[in-house]
Amino acid sequence: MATRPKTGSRKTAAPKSRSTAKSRSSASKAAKADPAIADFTKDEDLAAYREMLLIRRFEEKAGQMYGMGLIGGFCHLYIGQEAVVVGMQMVAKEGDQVITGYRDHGHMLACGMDAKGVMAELTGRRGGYSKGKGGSMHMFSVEKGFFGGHGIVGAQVSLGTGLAFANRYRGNDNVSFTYFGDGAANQGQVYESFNMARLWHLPVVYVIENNKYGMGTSVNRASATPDLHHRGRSFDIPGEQVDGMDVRAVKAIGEKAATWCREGNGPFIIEMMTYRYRGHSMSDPAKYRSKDEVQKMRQEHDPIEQVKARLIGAHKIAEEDLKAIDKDVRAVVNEAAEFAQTDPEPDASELWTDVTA
Ligand SMILES: Cc1ncc(C[n+]2csc(CCOP(=O)(O)OP(=O)(O)O)c2C)c(N)n1
Ligand SMILES: [Mg+2]
Repeated sequence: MATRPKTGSRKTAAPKSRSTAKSRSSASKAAKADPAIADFTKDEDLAAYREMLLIRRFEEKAGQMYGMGLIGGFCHLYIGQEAVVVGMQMVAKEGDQVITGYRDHGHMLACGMDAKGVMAELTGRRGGYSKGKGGSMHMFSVEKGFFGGHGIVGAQVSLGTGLAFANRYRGNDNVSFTYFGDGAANQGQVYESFNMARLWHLPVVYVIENNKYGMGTSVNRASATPDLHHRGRSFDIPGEQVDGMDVRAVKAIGEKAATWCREGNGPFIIEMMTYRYRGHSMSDPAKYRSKDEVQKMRQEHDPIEQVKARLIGAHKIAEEDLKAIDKDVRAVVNEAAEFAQTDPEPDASELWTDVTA
């Protein structure tokens, strides 16, 4: 198994030598030790509940505002998938990076970006993260370790691999958490990235959010091999599939994958089995699946309801206390929505600034 260079010891990006027969067995080694899914403490469940609820309420509000014509352009909601990014962020540390596609509002909030700045970007206002000129798919915060927000399916996989390369080059032990969808998993650059990441043992956790559907079809119809956690096999990259609707399972595998990468063994692939309740984007009537299927997921696997049940049952939290959390979260979202409607639009003089293409 290859080890990472010590801090500051690496002047060039030249990788460790190519895989040896010994290191080639890393996929099977990593796959063996299945982490037991530990119960959350009361504080962990409370934190996960609040964070997931913030994303849910934010997205519900964004959906409403889109319907009212206050948000233009593309808008892809993360409702149903909240446990994935919230569980993963529970294992992130200062200096780690997050990068994803266009279904990105949840990732930004989980990274600690301000709800006001995100909502104001959706409405194209000055106080938005891209000064109102980027919209839903194009927001960044280097300060919070969030590197976008990308509309080209799969593009973030190469960029996220590059972020991991930078970590390796700098000799730190940070990890790049690179998210992409089941549809994106069929893009060519994903595999070029896998090859380089494994060749150089880059600290990147590839998080495949398998919500069962791409833009207009299901993973089973579009993918020759739908077990996406096996997609790294040709490169000897370990991969595991977990229940992405259970925030505890997400955190457990996230811990294992991040440690694997921090210790110089990267990359690692996690296939999160998740589900989006809304259409692909606001204009998708979602005719490729039945209403019953959506209803069943909501009723039986909702990530927030699972935590709520534990808070009330195992942790003996009163329902009123949970209502108070919801009230707090709604206040944050309402304030963001208010700001997003009152903050001015960018000045006309901004038309040519920050334009690089
Ligand atoms: C290179 C490229 N091809 C096609 C598209 C159009 N497109 C946007 S999203 C999408 C589906 C992606 O599905 P998935 O990766 O499963 O992500 P999800 O929307 O389910 O989160 C497609 C084909 C695009 N934006 N970029
Ligand atoms: Mg998908």
